[in-house]
Amino acid sequence: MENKHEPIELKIAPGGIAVLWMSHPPVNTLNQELRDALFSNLQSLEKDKNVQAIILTAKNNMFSAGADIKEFQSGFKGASLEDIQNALEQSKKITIAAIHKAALGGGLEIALACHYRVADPIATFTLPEVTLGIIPGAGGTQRLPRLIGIQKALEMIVSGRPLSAKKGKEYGLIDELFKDRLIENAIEFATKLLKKAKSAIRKTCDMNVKLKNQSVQSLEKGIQNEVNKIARKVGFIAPKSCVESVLNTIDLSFKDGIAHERDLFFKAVLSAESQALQHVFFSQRKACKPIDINYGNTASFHHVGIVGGGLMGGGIAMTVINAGIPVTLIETSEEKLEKSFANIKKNYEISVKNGRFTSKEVVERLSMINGSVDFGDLRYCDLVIEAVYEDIELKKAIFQKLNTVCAPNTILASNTSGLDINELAKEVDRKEKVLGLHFFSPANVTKLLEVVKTDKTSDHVINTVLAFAKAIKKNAVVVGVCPGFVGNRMIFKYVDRAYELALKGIKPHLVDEVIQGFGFPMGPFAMMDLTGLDLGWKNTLEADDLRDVMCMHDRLGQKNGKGFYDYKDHRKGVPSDEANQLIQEFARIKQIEPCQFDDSQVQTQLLLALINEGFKILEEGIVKRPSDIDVIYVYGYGWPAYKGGPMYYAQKLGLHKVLEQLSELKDKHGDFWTPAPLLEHLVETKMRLKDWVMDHSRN
Ligand code: T1G
Repeated sequence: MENKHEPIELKIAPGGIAVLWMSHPPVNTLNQELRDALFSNLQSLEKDKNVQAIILTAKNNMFSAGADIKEFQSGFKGASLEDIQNALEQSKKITIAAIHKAALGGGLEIALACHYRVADPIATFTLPEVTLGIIPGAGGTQRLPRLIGIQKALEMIVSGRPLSAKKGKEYGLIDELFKDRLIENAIEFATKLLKKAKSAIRKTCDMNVKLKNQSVQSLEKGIQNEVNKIARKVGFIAPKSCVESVLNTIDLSFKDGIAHERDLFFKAVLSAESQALQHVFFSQRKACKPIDINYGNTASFHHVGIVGGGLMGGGIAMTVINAGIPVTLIETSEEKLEKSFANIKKNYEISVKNGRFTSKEVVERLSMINGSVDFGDLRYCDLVIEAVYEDIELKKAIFQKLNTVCAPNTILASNTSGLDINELAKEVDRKEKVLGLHFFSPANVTKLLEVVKTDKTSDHVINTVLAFAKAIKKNAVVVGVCPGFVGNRMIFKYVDRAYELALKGIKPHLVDEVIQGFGFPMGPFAMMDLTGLDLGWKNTLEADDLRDVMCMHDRLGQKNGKGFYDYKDHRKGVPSDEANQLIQEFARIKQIEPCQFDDSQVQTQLLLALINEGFKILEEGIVKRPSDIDVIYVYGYGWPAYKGGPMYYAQKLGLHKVLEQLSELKDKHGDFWTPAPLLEHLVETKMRLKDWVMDHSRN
């Protein structure tokens, strides 16, 4: 018997074992069409006397990415996940989920409602809802603890991190792992279960939660660090709601626990944080599909060259080899190469300690980097990334060299954080194959990659590099050329205002505290200390700004233990009397009068400095969408994702309010605060930013 009912495929194997394939490409999100089809198939199978067992599996490249997030806005209609779960869990036939590659969110939750679960050994299981500002809303907080215990369920649900197949088997989430022939093996597994004398039906909802002598207080305490990490300092409710709902399994019946979970879920879905996180989710996917590019074939990279093995070059090398692409790293001497390799090794050792990699994996990875002092060794590379220090003449000389040694097809990229890449392109013949790849320190960790398109970079090159970005797990945003590109150009304004606030008498640590209170992991002064105050510093005799003042007094930041803060143990800064005195003296020289600002005025000034520049960047066409700026700030600069990014924040605040605040600041504190013309235009014409983008992209 074969049923062509889309988007479900059904086959009945010998012995009355029904196999249901879900299919909703690319990632089998459980949208209404799929839910309805799945539910009606389950109902028919339940009635079919010949069917003894049901295997739920999926086509496409994973089991399921869970609920369709788009339906959070439009509302869920048709069969619910709960209907499907009840059909699976209460079925009189044995139900088995056969999971390949990944089961996330609602995808995992329907598998939890099956009587058994089998998977392939590379599969991962995730309840990532917390990353969307919600809690699992289809029984995840009630069934997972029943299967793997409260503590492990708390860890998974509060962190939103994936569980490996190996751990899934060890914890009792998965019954069997099958290396190959998942469906055939699942059928065999079902056949064995059917042969059991006693009914093999095993309902997760009927299982007892095992407490293992743990008190509720000790469980809460154990997860507190994770909750704080996710929630940072502010009132992000989702992690706390996850804890509340999981702990309900101790005192509430399954039915009451589910009802309570549903209430918490719907409250969270409507929260401002969740709306912002949904915006970030879709913006990140949109950002790597630029509006003004013709899509076409992409080439793939088999070997990448990196020129410069410093902090950035080394981090980029790690990122590339982590994706399985071999690297040739060029330095100017054997000693420098040795130093670079030692740093890379040291970083990997930290990853081994953290449990991210095994020692064996690190050995394998290190064998993929080949060091050389000869540019000629770059001749086989498909992509070369220059990552030397910020000196345009040096970079030009390197591009000239690359032009002669590299094959004509090789793409040449610069990791400059703001120099004019059009100038570098002039040094080579293959101008259409030159672009910027701006990684962010630490390059092997920070998710953002600004892909900088010059006047001449071809669409084919951009497409190829975007595919590469995906392979190396970076969130790419295509930007145009301007000093500092998008992220740094905005951050310059923000740091400038932070300096101004300090000169007007607000101590650096107080400025930092305000912005951390907003949700950034660190404030502008701590950030400057971490980056290194002497980065790009021109050693002049007269100071222009506070950065110069600090450098002239050998206060270079964390690297030498003193910057805007003093560092006793290298990482944690304490407010510095000397730095504060230098700031006061400089304010006196510059005749800057102290001013009183409360925390909200400090916050407004720093955020508006970013936002106003964002509008200018948008108007100049350096990025095409406001959401691209949000992605840059969330993934590269620590803007709290649950506040959606600077442009999203501005829209939520109301553009007229942003304009009003900027105009007020301009009246009181000068031209720095002149509102961006685009912002004025939008307010005057009562146009939404979204509509302006639509209009603009049509031109
Ligand atoms: N909803 C809607 N669209 C989704 C989606 C989802 N859950 N997951 C992916 N997409 C779209 C995505 O926008 C993109 O679209 C395309 O699929 C490919 O995605 C009740 C409430 C699964 C690991 O949070 O983490 O279940 O841009 O480019 O790199 O408790 O997508 O091509 O138009 O990211 O291979 C919980 C989110 C939902 C999973 C695949 N699930 N997705 O990564 O491809 S809430 C999630 C991901 C829930 C229940 C609750 C990743 C991925 P377009 P992609 P990828």
